[in-house]
Amino acid sequence: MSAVSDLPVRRDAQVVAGAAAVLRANDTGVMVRAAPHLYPHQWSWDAAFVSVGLAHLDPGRACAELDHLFTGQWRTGMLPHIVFDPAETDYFPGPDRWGCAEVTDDAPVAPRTSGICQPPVHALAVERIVALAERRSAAAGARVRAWLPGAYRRLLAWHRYLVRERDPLRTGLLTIHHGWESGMDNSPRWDEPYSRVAVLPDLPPYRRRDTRVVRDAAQRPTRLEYDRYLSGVEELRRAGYDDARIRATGGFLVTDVLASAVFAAASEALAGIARSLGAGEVAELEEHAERFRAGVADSVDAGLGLALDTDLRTGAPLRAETVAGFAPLLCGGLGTATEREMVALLRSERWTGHPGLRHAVLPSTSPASPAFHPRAYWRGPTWPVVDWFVVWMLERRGRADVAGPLRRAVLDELAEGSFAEYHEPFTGEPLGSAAQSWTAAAALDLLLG
Ligand code: 2M8
Repeated sequence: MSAVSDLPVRRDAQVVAGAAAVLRANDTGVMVRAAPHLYPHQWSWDAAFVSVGLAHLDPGRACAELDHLFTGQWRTGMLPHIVFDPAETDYFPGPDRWGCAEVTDDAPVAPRTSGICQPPVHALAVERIVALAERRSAAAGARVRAWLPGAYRRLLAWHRYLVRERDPLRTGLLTIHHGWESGMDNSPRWDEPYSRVAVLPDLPPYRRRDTRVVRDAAQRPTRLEYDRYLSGVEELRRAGYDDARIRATGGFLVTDVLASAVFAAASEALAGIARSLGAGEVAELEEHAERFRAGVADSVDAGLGLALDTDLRTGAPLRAETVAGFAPLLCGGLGTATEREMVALLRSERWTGHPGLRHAVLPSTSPASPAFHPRAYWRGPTWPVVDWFVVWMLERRGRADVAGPLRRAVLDELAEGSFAEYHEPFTGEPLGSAAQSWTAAAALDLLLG
C-alpha cells in the first residue's frame, strides 16, 4: 500500500486509540463520567451511548455501565437523567438541589439521582451490545446473554413508566416536564414554552459551575435560561416529582418528537429482546412501537417538512427548524413520498448541503433558521453523538444510502481528535467540553462497527 493511501487507515487507528483512552480516563471504576470536568457524573442517555462504545472494548464493562445506571432506577420505573457519584461534590445542580429522596419515596436513597429523565435510547444500546458481543466471540456472547434477562426486566419497567406517566392519553408522543429531559437544553425547540416559564421570585440563590469550566459563556445557556431551568427543578421538587401533579400544574409541558421516535425504535428493539428471551410482552412492546411511530409520523408539518413538538399548555406546535425534526427518519412510519421529501430536505442547503458547512453533518439547528447560533450549545453547533445516532438508526432501518454520506462526514469531523462535545459548524472548531465520553463512543462505533 502506498504511503498516501495508508493515511486514512493510520488516521482511523489513531482515532480509535484516542477514543478508547478517553473512555478509560473518564472511567471511575464503576461509571464513566459523561465528561471529565463539565459533567463528572453518570448521565442516562450518555451512559447508553457510552455502553455501546465500551462494548467494542470489553462487553462485560458495557453491561456493568448499564447496571450502574439501573441502580438509580426509581420505584416507578423511571431511569433518572443523572446518577450522582458521591465522591464528586462540586457539580451544580447536585443531589441536594434535586432533593429527590427527601420529597418522594419513589427515589432511591442511594445512589442519589436527579428527578427527571432523558430520551430512552437504552434498549437500542442493549440490542447493539448483544450483537457486538456475539460477533466478538461465543464466550462473550454467552456472557452478555446471561446478563440479558435482568437488564430486560429493568428496561421493561422503564418503558412501562414512559407509556403510563408520559403518554397517559395514548397519543404516541412522550411528554417532557423540563427542557433537560430532551437532552437538548437550550434548543430553539423550547424557546416558546420557556418564554412562559416565570422565574420563581423565591428561587434559592445558586452559583453556576458550567460557566467556570467552559470559559466562553457564549457556548453555554444564558443566565435567564439557567434561572428558568432552575425554577423548573424547584417546581418539580415542590410537586414531589409526582407526574400526575406535574401534568396538572407544571409550567413546562411539551411533547418531545425526538424522544418519541427514540421510544418507537427502542420499543421495537425491546420487543426483539423479549422474543429472544421467550418473554410474554412481545405484543405489548410491538404495540408501543407502532403507536409511537404513528404519533411521530403525524407530527410532520407540511410547510416546514419537519416533525414538530407541541406545547401542551397552549396546544400550539413549536415551529423550530432543529435536527429533532428529522425524528421520523429514526423510527420510520412515513409514507414513501413524505420520507423522500424529508431525505431531500436533509440533503438540501438548509441542512447538510449548506455551502458554509465545514463537514456535511447535521447541525443542531438549521443554519438557515433565524434561531441559529453557530457557537451556542444546542442552537447550532454540530454534535457528533447526534450524527452518529442518526447514522445508526438509518442503517438499522436499511437506509444505508442516506446514512453513508453522513457517516463519512462525521468521521472527518471526529478526525480532528479532541472528542469535543460539539463543534462550530462552519469552522469545525471544537467547543464545549473536550474528552466527552459519548463523542468517544461515537468514534469507536463508527470506526469499529
Ligand atoms: C447536557 O445537559 C446537562 C444538564 O443535564 C447540562 O447542560 O449541564 C446535555 O447536552 C445533555 O443532553 C447531556 O446528556 C448532558 C451530559 O453530556 O449535558
